[in-house]
Amino acid sequence: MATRKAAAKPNVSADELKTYYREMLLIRRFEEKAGQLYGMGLIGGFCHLYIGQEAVVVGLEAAADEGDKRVTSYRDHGHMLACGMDPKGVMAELTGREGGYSKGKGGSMHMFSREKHFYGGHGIVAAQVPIGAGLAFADKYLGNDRVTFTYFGDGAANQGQVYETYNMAELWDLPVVFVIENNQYAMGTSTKRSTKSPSYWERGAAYGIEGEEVDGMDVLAVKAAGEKAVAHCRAGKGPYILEVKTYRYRGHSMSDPAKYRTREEVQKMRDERDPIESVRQLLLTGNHASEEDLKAIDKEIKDVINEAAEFSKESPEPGLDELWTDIYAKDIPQGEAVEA
Ligand SMILES: Cc1ncc(C[n+]2csc(CCOP(=O)(O)OP(=O)(O)O)c2C)c(N)n1
Ligand SMILES: [Mg+2]
Repeated sequence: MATRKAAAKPNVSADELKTYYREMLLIRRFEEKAGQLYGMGLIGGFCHLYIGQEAVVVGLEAAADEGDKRVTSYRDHGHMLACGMDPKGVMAELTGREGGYSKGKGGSMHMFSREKHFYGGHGIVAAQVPIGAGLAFADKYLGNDRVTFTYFGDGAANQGQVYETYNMAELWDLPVVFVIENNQYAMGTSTKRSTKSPSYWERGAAYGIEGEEVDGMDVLAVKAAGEKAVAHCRAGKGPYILEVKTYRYRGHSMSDPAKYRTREEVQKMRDERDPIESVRQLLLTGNHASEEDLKAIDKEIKDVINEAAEFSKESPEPGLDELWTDIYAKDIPQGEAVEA
């Protein structure tokens, strides 16, 4: 039933390593810029940064194929960028502008892209978990071989609806990868204070779901585990659970007093486990890239982010008439199978 050890690291080419480096750096620099714009008052409301967790989405997207779906919580900017959504559209949504993915009406937690099969962005803890199973149900019903990645946190993992979903997903062999992003905290509550279970993935055994724990600071380990999970789902064997051990460097949201952990704890993670730095070291020590090559990548990313920030300031605020649009769904399919 349950498998304990994460898959061995795969061989990886220099080009692949550079791609992961670039993709993780894009998320980090985007989030740093979002933090700055928030500080300047250009972003309002809730804003949850993903800094430190980049290897999770980049590794899993490397295991995904065209047409696979993803759904996540409010800590969602990294997921959007990793699946190829435009940084300009994401940043402009954060600043509440017309050029944003929800025309400036959704903000940080409420963005979607049908084109990239990204189904949000959900502010209610664990609400996306049954939605993820529903997306997978649709694919099973349509008879295609797509897989849905359903991301949620360690805090969400204690919610009842997760286990109702597990039961149905296994019963119906739904092609869904449940990704528990265990970053050790749910707001200010450490996992040690919220559960006595030694691990979250093992809870799947109660429903007959296989899974494993993965080092979420290692993009190659995440990719390898993701490939295994995806192969399981595509083979029609039902859901799979990945508990990805990760860490967020910033506060829960922009208004976090951070009294629940020490600065030293955060610094130690940054110094010893940083997912971007470790790929950087692999590139340098393996002679796959020189310091100059990496500087050029850094510059390229910086330009993309600056351009996104400029766009997010220049794009106008939505007009008042937008108050009355996008409220009700149009063209609801009536009883026939449609391509989702
Ligand atoms: C149903 C519900 N309860 C409480 C909250 C308030 N809340 C927002 S985030 C959060 C913590 C969730 O932590 P976790 O699932 O570990 O995700 P992380 O923030 O670490 O990514 C809580 C309690 C909420 N949004 N929804
Ligand atoms: Mg958490």
